[in-house]
Amino acid sequence: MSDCIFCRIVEGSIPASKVYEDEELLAFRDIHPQAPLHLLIIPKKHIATLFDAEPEDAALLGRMLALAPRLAREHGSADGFRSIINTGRVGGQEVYHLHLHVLGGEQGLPAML
Ligand code: D5M
Repeated sequence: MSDCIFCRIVEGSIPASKVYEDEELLAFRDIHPQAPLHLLIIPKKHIATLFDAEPEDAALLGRMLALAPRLAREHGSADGFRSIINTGRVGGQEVYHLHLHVLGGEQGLPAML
């Protein structure tokens, strides 16, 4: 059994509040939401960080990005959302399985940058 928590969610050995699934991607609600809508989009394939993505993963990365606006719209954030990928120690990454945060909600999010 994998010791990667997101691989375990992909395998189904730990539960998640899934909102989307296909052959390559899974999306589920973040367990510690930082906004009214807080989803994580992950590749089913284990890629630890964005540093570890290979050129042949480009289409997969594109599919992750393309899924974000669709899920944001479907979950009440048609007026906008924020997407974040934390990478490595400096990026504050806690779970070392690539994931795209999708944050939204009715109200505007606080400015970040
Ligand atoms: O963010 C990692 C994110 O993963 C953080 O917002 C909590 C979330 N998380 C951790 N474990 C779970 C489970 N089991 N279900 C759902 N969400 C989870 P990072 O970008 O690595 O800092």
